[in-house]
Amino acid sequence: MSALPLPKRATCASHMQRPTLSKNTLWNGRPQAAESARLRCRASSSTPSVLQKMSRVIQEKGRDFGKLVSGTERTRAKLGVLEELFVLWNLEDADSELEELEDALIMADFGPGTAFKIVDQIREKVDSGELKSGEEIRESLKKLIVDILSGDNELRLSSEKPSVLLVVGVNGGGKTTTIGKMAYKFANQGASVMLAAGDTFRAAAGEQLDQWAKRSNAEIVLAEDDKTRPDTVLYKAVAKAVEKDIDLVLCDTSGRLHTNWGLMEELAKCKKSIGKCLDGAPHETLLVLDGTTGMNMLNQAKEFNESVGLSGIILTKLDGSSRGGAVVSVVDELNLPIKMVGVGEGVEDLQPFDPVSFVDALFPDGTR
Ligand SMILES: Nc1nc2c(ncn2[C@@H]2O[C@H](COP(=O)(O)OP(=O)(O)OP(=O)(O)O)[C@@H](O)[C@H]2O)c(=O)[nH]1
Ligand SMILES: [Mg+2]
Repeated sequence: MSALPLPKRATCASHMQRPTLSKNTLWNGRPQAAESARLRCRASSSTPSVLQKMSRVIQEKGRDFGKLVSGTERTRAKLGVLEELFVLWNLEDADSELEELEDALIMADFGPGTAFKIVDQIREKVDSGELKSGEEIRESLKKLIVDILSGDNELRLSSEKPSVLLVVGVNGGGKTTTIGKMAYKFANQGASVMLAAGDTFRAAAGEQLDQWAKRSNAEIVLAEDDKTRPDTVLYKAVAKAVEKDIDLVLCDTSGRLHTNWGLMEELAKCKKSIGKCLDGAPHETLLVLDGTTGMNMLNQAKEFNESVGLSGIILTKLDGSSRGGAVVSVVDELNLPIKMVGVGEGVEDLQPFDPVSFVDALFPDGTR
């Protein structure tokens, strides 16, 4: 790694101002939230970069409620039992009604911890007389879930070029496809994009990313041979992006089982190598979660967060029969915001995450 030249702008003044976070600070959810708030602050106090303007455009564009509705069908079917419970809500028998509510949430993959927390808050409001009818309880439930899911849902981009996003996750979750879609979206808005083929494990991975690069006219850095290490590829890509004044670097990585300690160590090295090349990078470390996975999502997120420190989640395959309830417990337990959702295999099938639309898709008004 030391043989690679340090890019000229890696130590520019604005990057130097960023405090170096200790391992513990970075990996703990709350200080990270404070850090992101500080970044938002910094972004608003300086002239917004082309990327920040674009990220706003991307946030505003392309919400497709229909796909969210079809993708969350499985969870909605499980939550369907609640509609009857709400219609027939009997205040006299609130304890057993609330138990039924808790069971239904657990069945819909919310996880016992999150289900218990939500129902406990509703119980308090029922006991105090604030909530009386099933309709009020339904609305309160929706609001509590929206509150859990609402956080720093926008992509955190640097006001200095380049912004670097590292994408991680288990095999087949949709990392490469999501990177391809992101490259397309940003390039379409006029940003220059560099793809880093950090999946040096799977033979065809570089080729797959190269195809996405061609679709969006993005540059790409590939491994030179089959001995090239992923951290070297990522370092080179960031260095080249700095040298060529590129707006955005999207770093792909190999899929890995969260239980494989050696591979998780390798991922930590990848992240470190990006930071060595450019102070403050990566600006986002995003975990791709396959929406059809169910409660195993939580274990994956815990392990990846512990090994590399995550800043957010991209939830994919929300067009299939996803088990969207599970992601609520991931957000709740790890304090990680969902930044984007994948709603198909096409180049346009990436949407910003909107908690209200997501919860409306789980509890559509028409079913009452
Ligand atoms: N339906 C649907 N399919 C998706 C979505 N995102 C990705 N896929 C598909 O999921 C499969 C795996 O996607 P990849 O992008 O190769 O996943 P990956 O995480 O890079 O996989 P590895 O590199 O092997 O770890 C492909 O067939 C994609 O087309 C999505 O949002 N919806
Ligand atoms: Mg891949």
